[in-house]
Amino acid sequence: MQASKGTEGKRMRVSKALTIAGSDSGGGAGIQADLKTFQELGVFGMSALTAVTAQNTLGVHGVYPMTPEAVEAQIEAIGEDMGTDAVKTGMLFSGDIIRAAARQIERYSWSKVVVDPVMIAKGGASLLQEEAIKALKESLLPLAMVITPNIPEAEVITGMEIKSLDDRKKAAEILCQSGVSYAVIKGGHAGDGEALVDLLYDGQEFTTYTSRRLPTANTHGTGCTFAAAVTAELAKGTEVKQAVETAVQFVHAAIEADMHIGKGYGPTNHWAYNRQRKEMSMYE
Ligand code: PXL
Repeated sequence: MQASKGTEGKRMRVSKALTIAGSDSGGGAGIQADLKTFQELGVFGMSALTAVTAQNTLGVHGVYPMTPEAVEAQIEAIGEDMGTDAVKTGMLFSGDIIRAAARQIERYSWSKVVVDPVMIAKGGASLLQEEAIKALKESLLPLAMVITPNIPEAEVITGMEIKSLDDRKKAAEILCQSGVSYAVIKGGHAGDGEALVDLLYDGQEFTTYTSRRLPTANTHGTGCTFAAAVTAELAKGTEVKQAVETAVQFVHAAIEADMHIGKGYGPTNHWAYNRQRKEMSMYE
């Protein structure tokens, strides 16, 4: 029996995405979340590690950064051989690592670049040194297609206080003036009550995505997962507005089907989006 009948001689069409980020030993955030998300959205995932965290759902117990040379060498290995359709950056830790990543992104002219400006873990551990904010703004943001801060991260980058949706719109405008093409300011940290509103600005118009706020503490890694879903969709050729819509739905499903793993802030369920869609397809 021939298992491959029908596909013989045909080459599978594959979209690729690279994550430049830290490792979360607990598996819920960082490159683990990114690679799981890429896989679920049908994209071949690759990674360049910036740091290893010793971490579980209770918190970050240690941070072990890579050298900037090691980060550059990993990206170069991918750039020289496989290439990528889209890139995501997550935890970058230091100004030197940011500049190293930016140099390589520029060298290979990668344009679909999603920057998730990770700063602080849920328990309060710092994942980005203070001196690195300047490097982020000067070296990385001009190369970014999409930036996906939460409200506290948007406040640090723009230097303005964000209390309302109007403030968020103003912050998104500032972000787009800094060289980014699209700014998504996520609503998870807003006190909006029942509704959760994510905001996209493309330099001209605003789009809002409203979902139901879910009552759970198991939201570890939602930021990484969101940006990874945007990256995967961009890698496949999806337009930004639709990529953000898919990311909103992917994260909502992942939180809704939380697995209660660990004793603290648990990870989300990266299978949930596809499982939900499969189930829905069985109904008329
Ligand atoms: O969610 C931000 C984040 C990113 N990257 C790594 C992390 C975390 C949060 O804990 O551990 C490696």
